[in-house]
Amino acid sequence: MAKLPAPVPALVERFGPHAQRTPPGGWSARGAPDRLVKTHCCFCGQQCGIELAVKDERVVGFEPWEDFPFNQGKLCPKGVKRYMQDQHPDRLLSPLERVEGQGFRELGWDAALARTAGEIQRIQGKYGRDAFAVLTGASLTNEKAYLMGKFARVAVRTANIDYNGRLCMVSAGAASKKVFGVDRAANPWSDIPKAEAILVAGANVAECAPITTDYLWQARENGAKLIVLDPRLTPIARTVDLFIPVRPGGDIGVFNAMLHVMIERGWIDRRFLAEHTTGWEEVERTVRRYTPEEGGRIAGVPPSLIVKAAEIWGPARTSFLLHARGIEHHSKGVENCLAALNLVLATGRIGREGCGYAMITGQGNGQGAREQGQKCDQLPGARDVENPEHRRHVAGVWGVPEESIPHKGLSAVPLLEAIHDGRIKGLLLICFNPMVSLPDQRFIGEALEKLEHFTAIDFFLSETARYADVVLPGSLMEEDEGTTTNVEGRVIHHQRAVRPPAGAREDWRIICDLAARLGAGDKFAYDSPRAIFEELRAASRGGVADYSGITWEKIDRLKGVFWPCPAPDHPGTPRLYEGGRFGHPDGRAHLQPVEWRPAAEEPDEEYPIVLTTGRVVSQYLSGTQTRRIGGLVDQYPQPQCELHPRLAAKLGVASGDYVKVESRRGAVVVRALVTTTIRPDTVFVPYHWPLTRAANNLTVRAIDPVSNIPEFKICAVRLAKAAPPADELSRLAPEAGGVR
Ligand SMILES: Nc1nc2c(c(=O)[nH]1)N[C@H]1C(S)=C(S)[C@@H](COP(=O)(O)OP(=O)(O)OC[C@H]3O[C@@H](n4cnc5c(=O)[nH]c(N)nc54)[C@H](O)[C@@H]3O)O[C@H]1N2
Ligand SMILES: Nc1nc2c(c(=O)[nH]1)N[C@H]1C(S)=C(S)[C@@H](COP(=O)(O)OP(=O)(O)OC[C@H]3O[C@@H](n4cnc5c(=O)[nH]c(N)nc54)[C@H](O)[C@@H]3O)O[C@H]1N2
Ligand code: SF4
Ligand SMILES: [Mo]
Repeated sequence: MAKLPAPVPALVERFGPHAQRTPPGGWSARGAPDRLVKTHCCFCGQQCGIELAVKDERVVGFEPWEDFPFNQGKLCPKGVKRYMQDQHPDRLLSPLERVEGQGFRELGWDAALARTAGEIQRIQGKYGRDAFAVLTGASLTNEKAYLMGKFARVAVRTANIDYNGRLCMVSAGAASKKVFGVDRAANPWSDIPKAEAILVAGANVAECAPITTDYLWQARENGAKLIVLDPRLTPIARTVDLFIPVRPGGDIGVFNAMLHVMIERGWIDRRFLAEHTTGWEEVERTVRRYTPEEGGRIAGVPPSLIVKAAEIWGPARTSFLLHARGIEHHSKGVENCLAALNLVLATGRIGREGCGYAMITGQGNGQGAREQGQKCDQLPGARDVENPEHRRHVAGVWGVPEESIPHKGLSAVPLLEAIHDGRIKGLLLICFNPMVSLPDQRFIGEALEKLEHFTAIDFFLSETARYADVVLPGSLMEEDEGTTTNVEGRVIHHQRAVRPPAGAREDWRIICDLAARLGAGDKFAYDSPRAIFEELRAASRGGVADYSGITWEKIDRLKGVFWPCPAPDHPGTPRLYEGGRFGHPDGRAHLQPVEWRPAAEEPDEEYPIVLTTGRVVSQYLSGTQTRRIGGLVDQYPQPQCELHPRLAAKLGVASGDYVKVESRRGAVVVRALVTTTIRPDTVFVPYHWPLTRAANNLTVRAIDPVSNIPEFKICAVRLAKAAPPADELSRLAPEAGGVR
């Protein structure tokens, strides 16, 4: 038998002499790896440090990277299994072309790129420049996000570029920009354990930001009081001091009424408000009406819980407010975030050690990819595409006339609507899987079928890529080099571990090649991602998200650099707003009064239950990657509908039975999970699955008017007990090669 590698001391200290780092079928079977590459997880915004084990130019396993400060070696179930996607038999290893009625056939790179470039030119020639759209993603590195924004504006010259972060954090971003003038977590995570009071609103921390759990637990060890606001008793909520089971969409009731109580009890820092903010008087006037009774009515919770929350939050000396998609995925997503921010500013507890605020970013580069100019209204450095000064700066870096940069285009949902109604005829899509992730799937499918040309770049044939005319095989994170910006605003360096498999190419090379075929080769003559980063630095110089003082060497030396970092000798900025100086020209934070309003589709007699959607720990986003990793599938093989025992009893449903969940848009049949951890008036279905199991068959195509985020967290449904769906029966039948 091959000899096992010796246990590593740090692990032995923690787990005893039996600690082994041998992955399943790992070193002992294959022999020790050739090298370990210090890099980061490809999945969520925590961007944990990890060492990938490479043998024979393949990623075969991992080791914890113990001295990376954010996660200190800790990883979640997805991080430890991510390496299994590298050699997955489904990896795309050749460009594909769809032949009507026959499916896909392989074609050469040259033909595939020529066809895509030719179709872009044909469609733009016939229908105008904006008739060709580009959709991108926030799992892309900063370099690729920057490249995509430039590619759309300089090579394709379309206004219509947007990205999947539009489905994600844009509500929080828009609120932060309004209030602070800056869109980034205000603090490094090291401030969390120093807070006396912590409020977590609409974030399933343990499953979706797993490493953050550790920071909350450290705070608790230090005596902090924790409050969680969620319609579900999530794992983290089980250990906190106060859990408020808010009705979906009711958060403004809680936030405003907490502020109401804090005003009554004198827990407002009026000096801070006078010296560092504007807008307080109107906020104070607005929340006068939001008594605990009124807040409780809106939120569907006892008023006493709101008073208790105010009693924890109000008098604390230090505090930290965290939120995620639970309050952001709403047609009032921006207002929800603004109301949360009022609680932070009213106490003046920001910009100091242990005092802060953060939206928990979601996608791997959820933070950075929203700053480099792939949003329809934005240029690099988080600049505004309609601001003449901003346009001039970026035009200068790109070496193009300012007038040639298109103005604001359509955001993701309206862009799909424009495809559906025929205004947009062609699409290039990278790193986005709308056939799982956008609301109202029937509509999205109809839209994609109407495209005259559609090219998709992915490493797997995603549900969306199946609609494409041309599919180009791109690269995984570990097959390329670049930077991302983690949940804290820390810019970090992803090292290349291996090369893309034969037949696939690095995403950036594909884009640069297409640009050249569109006649813009001189503007895309990069020899490496590092060259793209150097240009990104210049383009971001002087912007809000200023990366100009960051180099890859500096990142490696400091284990990450927080933006803004405006000069080579600048150390970076872990904590924003120190000394009460905010990002607006007047240096003040601008508070915004917020009134509660109902969701786009509230329950009624016909559809009496609220459906809310989200995630589970072992699956990631549209599931293209994690539904292909055996161990993760075993952990949560298919979507389940969480429902309360009282609702289950009414329906005559037990755990494991099938239920039909139906909205005005569509229906799914999934297994029931009867549990007391959810409100009786609400059900929850995770959204990581496609087709007949897609939660987004049910969701509503309503968006927030400011951020344009979809209302994933509320729609009206009805439920009934159902027979197992036909495809489920065939999947289970052994003669059909059923999975189990
Ligand atoms: N395992 C895993 N981790 C992930 C991801 C993943 O797919 N899988 N995705 C990453 C990404 S891109 C993102 S955006 C983040 C998302 O991270 P989270 O936002 O934490 O996750 P969600 O499950 O979308 O929703 C969070 C919580 O909001 C609650 N909620 C629903 N409606 C409301 C409401 O009206 N008010 C309040 N207060 N709460 C409500 C839900 O019950 C849920 O527990 O996770 C990231 N991490
Ligand atoms: N009902 C409901 N729907 C939701 C949500 C919800 O809570 N409820 N959450 C929303 C949120 S927060 C998000 S972020 C979206 C996410 O939704 P999507 O962005 O559509 O999901 P992803 O799975 O990230 O899709 C990315 C695709 O790009 C590929 N990919 C990943 N990395 C790379 C790369 O580096 N290069 C290339 N070429 N391809 C890559 C993957 O294989 C995958 O097919 O879903 C949203 N949809
Ligand atoms: S999925 Fe997120 S929490 Fe899990 S290992 Fe990767 S970066 Fe860390
Ligand atoms: Mo997200």
